[in-house]
Amino acid sequence: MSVQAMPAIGIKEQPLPAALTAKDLKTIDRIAGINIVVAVLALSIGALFGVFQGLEHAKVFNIYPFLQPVIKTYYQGLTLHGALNAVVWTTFFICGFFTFVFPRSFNRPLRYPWLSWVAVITMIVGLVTAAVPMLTNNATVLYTFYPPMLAEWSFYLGLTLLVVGSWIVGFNFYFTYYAWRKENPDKRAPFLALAITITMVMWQIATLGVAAEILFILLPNALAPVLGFPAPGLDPLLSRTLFWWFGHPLVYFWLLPAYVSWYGMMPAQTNGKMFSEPLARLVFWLFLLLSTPVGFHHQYADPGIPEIWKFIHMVLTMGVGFPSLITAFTVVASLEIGARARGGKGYLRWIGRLNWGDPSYAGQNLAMILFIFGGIGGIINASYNVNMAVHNTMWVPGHFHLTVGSAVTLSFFAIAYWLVPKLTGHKLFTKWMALAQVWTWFFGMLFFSNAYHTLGLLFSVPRRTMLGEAPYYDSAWNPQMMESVLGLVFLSISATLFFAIMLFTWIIPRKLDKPIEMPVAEPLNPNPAPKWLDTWWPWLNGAIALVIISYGPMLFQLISNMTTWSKGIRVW
Ligand code: HAS
Ligand code: CU
Repeated sequence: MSVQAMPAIGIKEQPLPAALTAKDLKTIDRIAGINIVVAVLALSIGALFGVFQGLEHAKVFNIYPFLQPVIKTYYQGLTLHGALNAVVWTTFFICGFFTFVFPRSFNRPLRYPWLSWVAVITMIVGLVTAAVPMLTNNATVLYTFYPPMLAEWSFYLGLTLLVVGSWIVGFNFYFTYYAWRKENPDKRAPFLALAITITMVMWQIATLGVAAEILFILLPNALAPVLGFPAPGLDPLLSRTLFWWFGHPLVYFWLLPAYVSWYGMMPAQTNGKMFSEPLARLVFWLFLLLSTPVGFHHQYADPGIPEIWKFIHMVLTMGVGFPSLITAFTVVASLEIGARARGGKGYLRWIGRLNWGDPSYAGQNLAMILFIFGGIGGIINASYNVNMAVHNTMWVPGHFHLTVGSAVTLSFFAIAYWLVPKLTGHKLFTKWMALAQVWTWFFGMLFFSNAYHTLGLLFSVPRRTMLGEAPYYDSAWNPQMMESVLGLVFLSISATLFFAIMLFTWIIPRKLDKPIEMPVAEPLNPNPAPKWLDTWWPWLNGAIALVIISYGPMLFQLISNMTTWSKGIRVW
């Protein structure tokens, strides 16, 4: 039936969806490519500092005296490590990956392509603005920048611009989503586009906390002396509370892009199908609902917050573990469908038939396996009383190297193994190197994290500390320290391989054997998901309500009793 004939039978005429043209794709891919380049460059420096730290901890080699003219202290190196890896590598990779996938999922151009340019430029200006004080040792405040430590004002301004840039990425998605929805009132939003939009909205709610901390507390204190005013002073507890409003959902801003791939793409890389598309949507909605109202699980040891609030946040944290448990079962089911389609048999033997020969698939599957341990560690951290045994110990870096350092980073490596060939039009350099890269990362993180978890649990070895110089360094730690160095050896090889693969894929123009298609997993059940899993208002309102309930009273109390006796200090 022709489109013209439709009104005659009472169906409202719909404008045809604006399909993506080659020109649109070129713009999108260029922006995505710039993001990925910045991400990889940041990681190359950030990862190097990781190796320096690990070697220092284990008393193998302290490089810092030799870096003196450039890098003044261990803590400056630690700040660079945390900020470049956890903030810059992740944020740029995510924005690049999402910019690539989102318009393709809707099969329509971004509503305002220029806005994506504004976004990436703002992010890069922010990065440079924050990098200068970090590199000149004027912002050695670690990636959590806890007050009363106070960095130079440009550090906070740079971070603000970086976050604002990432917001703009999200705004462009919302405008595009809205335009699509107006044209398609009754269709379900495609899973990938929906999951990406939910992630960006969650990020927007999350960053309100840190925006308030920076704009009302840190920037005024850092700027006042520069402008010739007395600094207004600050309240560390209030600042930390605003930080962790942001700090926990930040980890889901890293994780959910990996979930986007695990749910919506990875099954297609092993002939699988999405076991349950509705359940995948539910998982993302639950993350929107529950990611933010849990921040006090980072502040169990902080005085001044009544236990009842810590308890409430603990219960909600157990709630936000739930969508990851659903993920563990449903994504594995999606993969199993693929393995069986590839001839896999038996209760477990099918695992061997997964697409292990493809580094892009294998990397993500290995990331998932490490996340089992990272996730269990998270639940342990979240248990109020057990947290007391591990808080501020090496256990915590053990935990986050399995999560952001493995589940997320290893997934991003693996995604890059189809995305970068797609963006450059060049064949991956090479499949075997990439396979070696993902396996060495897997074993590296396994040894490294196992060692750090044990050091924290058995010996309460403190985190965020220049251990090699500590007078209390105990030779009983040696076995685990050596295990961590073994991990570092694997990780160093792996990181070097990754940069080599990225560089050579980019610069060596080996023609692709066949064009690369973005992997998109089909749902097993073709019926559309129920409408309530495609409806924003209950989830969004619920998320806002939960934030107000879980933070409102405590913030009200903290702000009414605010004491600004503390001055920003420079401890480095
Ligand atoms: Fe965490 C501290 C609790 C997840 C990152 N976390 C941190 C810090 C970071 C971080 C960076 O409650 C340090 C912050 C700082 O500097 O102080 N975390 C949790 C909980 C979860 C959790 C409950 N964390 C993450 C993720 C991160 C991350 C994800 C980064 C991406 N975390 C905490 C707490 C602290 C903390 C406390 C404070 C500690 C302290 O005292 O300071 C949950 O989201 C975890 C749920 C996950 C699961 C696992 C599901 C498994 C899946 C894989 C399945 C794979 C299979 C294999 C079955 C329940 C989905 C298939 C294989 C085949 C072969 C087919
Ligand atoms: Cu957390």
